[in-house]
Amino acid sequence: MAKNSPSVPSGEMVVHARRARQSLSVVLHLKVAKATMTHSDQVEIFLDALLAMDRVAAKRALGGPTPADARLDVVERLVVPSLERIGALWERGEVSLSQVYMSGRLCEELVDAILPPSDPRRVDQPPMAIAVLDDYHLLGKRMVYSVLRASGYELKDYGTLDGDALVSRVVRDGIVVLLISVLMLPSALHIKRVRESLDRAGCRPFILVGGAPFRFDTELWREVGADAMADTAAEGVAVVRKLLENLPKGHRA
Ligand code: B12
Repeated sequence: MAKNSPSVPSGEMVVHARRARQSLSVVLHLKVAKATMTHSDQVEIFLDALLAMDRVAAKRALGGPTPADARLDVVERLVVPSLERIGALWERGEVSLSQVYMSGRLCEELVDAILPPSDPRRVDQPPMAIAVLDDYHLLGKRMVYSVLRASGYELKDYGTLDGDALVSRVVRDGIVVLLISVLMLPSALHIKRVRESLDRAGCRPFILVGGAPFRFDTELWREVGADAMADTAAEGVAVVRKLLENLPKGHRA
């Protein structure tokens, strides 16, 4: 039988086989660890990376390449709860404002990189716009904008503006569906004035609102004169889709 025949392994082959077995066992071990990692473990790891301002670890915690249709889910499951936890820690004085700020910036960067691209198949729809009102918390608006575009909707992004600027742009652009994002209670209360000014201008867009104050107080959207609220970006798309299905033809662009 030849010296290095497969049935009689040489010393070198034995070492290779042992190394291969060891690395296979490491890979399997990692896979099992990943499979058994709970959702709260994942949030914990992402949260620690944010608070340590460790960009590389934060990116790794969000996972590798994700299929386009699952990316929003990753953001909703990891980014949103982690930032909420950071907000609560800040309220209790357990993290600094700079940590809140850097976590927000880091998330903006990571979320921008993974949100799904826009869908070229456009939907037949009336003019729509999204804005952040009197508030500099921009991440929620960015997610809603991106996920609507990924679902084939076209909408204007007004960025952050105050009530008067918002009203004049809505009137000028003949907006039929207006999405407003706010994260602070005083900003949420300003929506009431926006609605009143629009009424005075004879403009009655459908107003869909979202953001933390509406999740804390589930009746607030009615009090500020909105037509609907949604808890998440994905829910926002569902509300828009349903609204447009039921909209009389005359309202379409
Ligand atoms: C990151 C952060 C910041 C960052 C913002 C960075 C940035 N560029 O966005 C910085 C450091 C700048 C910041 C500043 C401040 N912040 Co701050 N911040 C946060 C924090 C921790 C996370 C916010 C966030 O980005 N969440 C992740 C995003 C994706 O979630 P989201 O916006 O809620 O969006 C989701 C849904 O709500 C929904 N959604 C959002 N908008 C819309 C709109 C529509 C139409 C739809 C359908 C859905 C929808 O979809 C999104 C995805 O599911 C929150 C804590 C919290 N509980 O929210 C505090 C928080 C919002 N901040 C707060 C405060 C007080 C401030 C400051 C006043 C602090 C200060 N003393 O200076 C300033 C004010 C800045 C300003 N004028 O706007 C308070 C607000 C309290 C209140 N009730 O009014 C919070 C709640 C913290 C707390 N617990 O006290 N903040």
